[in-house]
Amino acid sequence: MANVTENGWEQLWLRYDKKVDAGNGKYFEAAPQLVGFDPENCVVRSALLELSRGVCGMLGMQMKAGDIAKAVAGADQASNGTAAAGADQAGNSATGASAAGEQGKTSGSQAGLVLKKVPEGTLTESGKALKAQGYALCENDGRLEITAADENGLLYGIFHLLRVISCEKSLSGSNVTCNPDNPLRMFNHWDNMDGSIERGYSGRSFFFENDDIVINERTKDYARLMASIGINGVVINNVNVKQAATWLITDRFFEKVVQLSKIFAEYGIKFFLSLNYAATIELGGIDSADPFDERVIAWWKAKMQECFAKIPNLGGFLVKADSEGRPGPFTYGRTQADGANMLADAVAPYGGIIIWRCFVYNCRQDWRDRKTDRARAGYDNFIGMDGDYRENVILQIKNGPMDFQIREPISPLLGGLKKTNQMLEVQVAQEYTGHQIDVCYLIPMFKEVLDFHTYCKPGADTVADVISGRTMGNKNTGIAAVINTGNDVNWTGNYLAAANLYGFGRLAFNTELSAEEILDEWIPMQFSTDAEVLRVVKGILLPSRATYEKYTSPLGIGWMVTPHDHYGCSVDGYEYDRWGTYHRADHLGMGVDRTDAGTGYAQQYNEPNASMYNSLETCPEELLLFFHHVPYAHVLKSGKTLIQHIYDSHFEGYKEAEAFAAAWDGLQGKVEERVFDNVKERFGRQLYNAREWRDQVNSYFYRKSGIEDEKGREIY
Ligand code: GCW
Repeated sequence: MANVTENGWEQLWLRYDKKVDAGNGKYFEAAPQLVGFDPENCVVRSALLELSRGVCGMLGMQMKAGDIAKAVAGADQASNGTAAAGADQAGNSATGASAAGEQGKTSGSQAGLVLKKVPEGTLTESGKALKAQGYALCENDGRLEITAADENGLLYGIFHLLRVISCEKSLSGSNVTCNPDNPLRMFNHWDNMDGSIERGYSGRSFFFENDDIVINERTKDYARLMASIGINGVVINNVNVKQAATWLITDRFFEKVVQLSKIFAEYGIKFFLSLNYAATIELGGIDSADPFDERVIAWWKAKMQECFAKIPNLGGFLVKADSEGRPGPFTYGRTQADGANMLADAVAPYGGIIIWRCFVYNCRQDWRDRKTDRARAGYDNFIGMDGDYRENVILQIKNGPMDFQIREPISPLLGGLKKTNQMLEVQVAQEYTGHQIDVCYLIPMFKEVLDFHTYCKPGADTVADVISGRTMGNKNTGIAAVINTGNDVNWTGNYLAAANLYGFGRLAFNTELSAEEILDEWIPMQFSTDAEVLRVVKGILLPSRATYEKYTSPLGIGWMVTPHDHYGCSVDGYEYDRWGTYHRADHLGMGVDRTDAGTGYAQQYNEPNASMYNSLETCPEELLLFFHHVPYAHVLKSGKTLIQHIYDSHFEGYKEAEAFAAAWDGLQGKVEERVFDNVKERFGRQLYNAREWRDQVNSYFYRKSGIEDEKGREIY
């Protein structure tokens, strides 16, 4: 399978190029048997076609639609002895599946592949109960069986099987049960209808252009990519809903919205839209968006009835309100819960959900006031209404209290809220982490977030516990990523940034996976099974987040980015702090006192986290400057002073980035030329960027502190 389709975009990890058989071909000589699944179901069809496409590309075996039809017919015959529809009758449909589709029975020990539907809760061969959207893959003596309780599970089981083949591993002896850890596993697109993407670094939107919706083969390939990593929800438009986007919930766009929603439905992906909270004003001609105004309530009820009637597969809406200029209930003296619940009541009759973002803060606050603290805002604005939200409201919470920095403490809302549905929001788009120019594999950061102990409930208190539903026993919960894709040929700008796209999906489905295990799948599937490629690419990606942190932002201080663009160094530049004071740097020291003697942010955590952060002695050193104002002469656990740590880490970070670039050069000829050239060119820019960060940060703090570098390096 050519990696770049004739249409001109990559297949990424679904490239299905020729692979070593590893004994897997034998499962596909006989036609697969479909038992219990309806072959006419659109997700089943997608699964069978994907199987056929993968086996054909990787093993060179023609599982033509007819074979699959035969399989389905065979299953019918096995189950009710009727003469099943001949393959040729059904062979020409999309999957060649017969019309019957009744409950079939697998015939004994026939070798080959069996795809079987079983009731949710069925105990699998590995002794686990099968959950919704989960699957089991089990191989005995040449008989490979995928069992699932629903069509999504079947689809994910097929993609699991194809991953094994793509990694040239043997399916023999397989015995796994994979239940998704998170009920909702979503991509959030900050795509604008003019075709631009807010914080997009991979070209333009492939959903929108010229204030209209774009639908083509690429849309379907995107749905395949999402389903292949277990994503089951997508929000197609920017949370900053402006101009034409407000009209996505009107006849002006319904026809294409429905087409788009159906494509995602074929891959088991629920469709969501970001909505404009002030739509009653812009669309309804009402002079209010007050959630208590009867006219507003009636308008949304009617609008949601229309949307759910017209858009099949509609899951609900994502809302950014009262934030960075967006309208919201605060405008009318109402609470965030008032706003969310009004919309929730409007979508409840259709099983809809409202995902309400907690990114609510005053971007015009005066940072010079030592007591005001943007980090406090999320918690202060939402904790008081814990338990006041409807069951079909989910609060979507960024991993940190600020804004997707290379390192932040975990939001105290996660696990702070005890009676409210919560979702985690992370950013795969590299807004503050290198714009997909600099390599920065984010999965290690996401693992830190998921493994963080919130102390909300003994034995089930990690962020992973909370968003999986294990802590509260709720089902409206999960994880979302602001995603990094665009219409670049390679979807993610830098080929290596696809590791974050793939890794987020795999981690959302299985939070136990390690950052390395994910790469052990992704590298062979996207690049090559060559051991040297695996070693070098892992050697670059695994440490790359720490490296990016070293040459940009010491000990959790964050920011120092160019205003508005957020790429490149500007120590005092962050646009919402016009005075360059958020780092509180002066001639004696730096960092923000967020203890109870300062802004009091540390007290927002459950104990013992609050006391841990509050104390200079126990505060984790990687967050020292986030929680404390520290003298430059402060001696760290490493024995270095703070200022020397800043100098050393910035020189180290740059050297590490240089080493990545040199390692990549060694792969010339081992990866496709366009891949090699793309990544090499970006390493060139990354090194320039890293050098700028190193020299600007070191010079700034040398001049601020007047303290010489112990190693006498050139710092001006
Ligand atoms: O990260 C910041 C970005 C904005 C973004 C906002 C948000 C979509 O700078 O571009 O707006 O947060 O998360 O809503």
